[in-house]
Amino acid sequence: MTKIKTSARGCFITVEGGEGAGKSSNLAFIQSLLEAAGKPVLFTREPGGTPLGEAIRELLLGHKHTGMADDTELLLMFAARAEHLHRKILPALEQGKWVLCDRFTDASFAYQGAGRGISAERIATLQQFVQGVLRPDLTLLLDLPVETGLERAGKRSDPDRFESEAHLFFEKVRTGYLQIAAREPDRVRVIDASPGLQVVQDQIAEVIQGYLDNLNG
Ligand code: Z5A
Repeated sequence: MTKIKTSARGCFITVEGGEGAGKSSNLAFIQSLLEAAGKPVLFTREPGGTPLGEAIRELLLGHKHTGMADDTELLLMFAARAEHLHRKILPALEQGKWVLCDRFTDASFAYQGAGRGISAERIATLQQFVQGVLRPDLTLLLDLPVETGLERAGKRSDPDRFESEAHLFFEKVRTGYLQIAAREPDRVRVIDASPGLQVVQDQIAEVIQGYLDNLNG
């Protein structure tokens, strides 16, 4: 089991959201807010973040294995996560770095759980196995109506295996994310991602500032 939380460890911040929610558009902004506050930031992503994890990402997102079993998809997510934790996230946190991660285990509960229908209990078993007690300290959930997200994402070419899913799948994913946020309001802060970028970033800045103030206070 994974060992964690020493007092000197850095904070673990994750960013989540459905299709076209604007994670990529806002991650550099979040990093700049943290760095402006003097925090050494390591940016990374899931699935991926390590050479092996990126290879697993290709298997998961590419179209070569369309139709893979839901359990296979879940186990590959957690295999990539185990590698990511041991090779990158945990060492960085232990060195006092702040880890900013584009998606983490909430995505498994939202996509493989709510989206594909795998029970939360089974996912929680893997979460415990792979992560032990480690959970993100703060999660920003960029939320917007599925229609809006798909319209934004649709402007890009070549949808990946997840982006090729039907509308109903993304409705379930959105509901799954919002249920997590409702259960854990202190950790998961919902950002309304539907307005223009400036308004979205104003909300993000307020949450990050509040988090930093709380740590210092
Ligand atoms: N997945 C999973 O199933 N289980 C797991 O455990 C994990 C992941 C960890 C890869 O994720 C897939 O893996 C993902 C879930 C699954 N599948 N999906 N879908 P990813 O994060 O790499 O892929 P993504 O969700 O497609 O993220 P993305 O491609 O980076 O999109 P985004 O970051 O959310 O959006 P964006 O690229 O920043 O913005 C989309 C467009 O909207 C773009 O043209 C922007 O300029 C525009 N945009 C952004 N914000 C705005 C605002 N505010 N107004 C107007 N236009 C905007």
